[in-house]
Amino acid sequence: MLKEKLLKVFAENPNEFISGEKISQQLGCTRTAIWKHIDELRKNGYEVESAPRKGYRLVRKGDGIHSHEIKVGLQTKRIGHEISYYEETDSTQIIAHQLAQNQANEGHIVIANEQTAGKGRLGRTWHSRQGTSVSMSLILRPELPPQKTPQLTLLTAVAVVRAIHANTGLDCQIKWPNDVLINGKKLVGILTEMQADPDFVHSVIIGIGVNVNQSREDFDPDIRDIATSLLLEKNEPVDRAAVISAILNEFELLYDLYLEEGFSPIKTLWEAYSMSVGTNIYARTMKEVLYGYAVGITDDGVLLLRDESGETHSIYSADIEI
Ligand code: BT5
Repeated sequence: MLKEKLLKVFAENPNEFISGEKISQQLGCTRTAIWKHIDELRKNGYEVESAPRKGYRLVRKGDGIHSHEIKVGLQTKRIGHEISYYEETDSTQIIAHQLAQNQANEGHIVIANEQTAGKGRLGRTWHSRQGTSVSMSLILRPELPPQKTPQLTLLTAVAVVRAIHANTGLDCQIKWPNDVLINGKKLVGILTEMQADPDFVHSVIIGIGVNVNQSREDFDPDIRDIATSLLLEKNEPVDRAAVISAILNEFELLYDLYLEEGFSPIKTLWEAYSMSVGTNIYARTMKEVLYGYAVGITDDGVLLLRDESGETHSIYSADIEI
């Protein structure tokens, strides 16, 4: 809590010296406590300059994604206020499922600095290298019938695109249903899972993996040509904690809109960022490969594809090639 407040003071006074006295007044703690926390920040990679009579100045942030580092940029009312952080875990989805079963609140997130068995869809693997990516799972408890939950994948993709633009100025596109791409390469993967009865959703777990500071060599050879990172696109390192808080901020805005007004406004935004409607695509489903014109998505988030014979197919799950 004190660390979070201290980081907020630094964030509000960029590049300025702040006296120990002023910080201790703002935080309501002793100067010794401040000194101790600054020492800890330094150990976590922060560069903090201290000068007699002037106080402390934050020169460079560390690249941590601990709770206090995420909360500095968080502007939400409920999403992301409870954070479970892991230095290393198999998959944040697995932890989030356990927490959801144990009554975790809506908005609770699980974050890992490294995942050793990150999950994609349909049993596929998601690579998330130590210290370079964002791996998080968000627990939601919407009052929705199970068939509506794919809408939340689309909502999340919109939130991520908007957050990345706000944070880095980069423009991404969405490939139905769950990929966020830049210049045709995959930057973000989204995995939506749920705990539900046939007609009642207990919880939805939304997993978001973002490639942030990977170099080309950091990617495994099998994905090197299809994956990209914010570092590669922007040519400079990007603050992972800021990316996380930006995603959570955008997510809450859109989620509240969705709960109030339904999917329609989200659908309009999704279509504006989508690269997979209004064009010819291949859709590889579990049983066949379809080719045709992607007409749009339905209100349930189902992709409509009109094949060359004029027949329209409803696609619930597929990999898309354009
Ligand atoms: C996804 O699956 O894209 C969903 C990925 C969700 C990952 C998050 S991280 C936090 C949370 N915890 C988890 O364990 N998972 C979630 P899918 O559409 O099936 O895509 C998987 C495919 O993307 C793989 O088969 C690779 O081809 C490719 N891929 C794997 N890692 C990648 C990466 N880091 N960047 C780009 N592409 C990747």
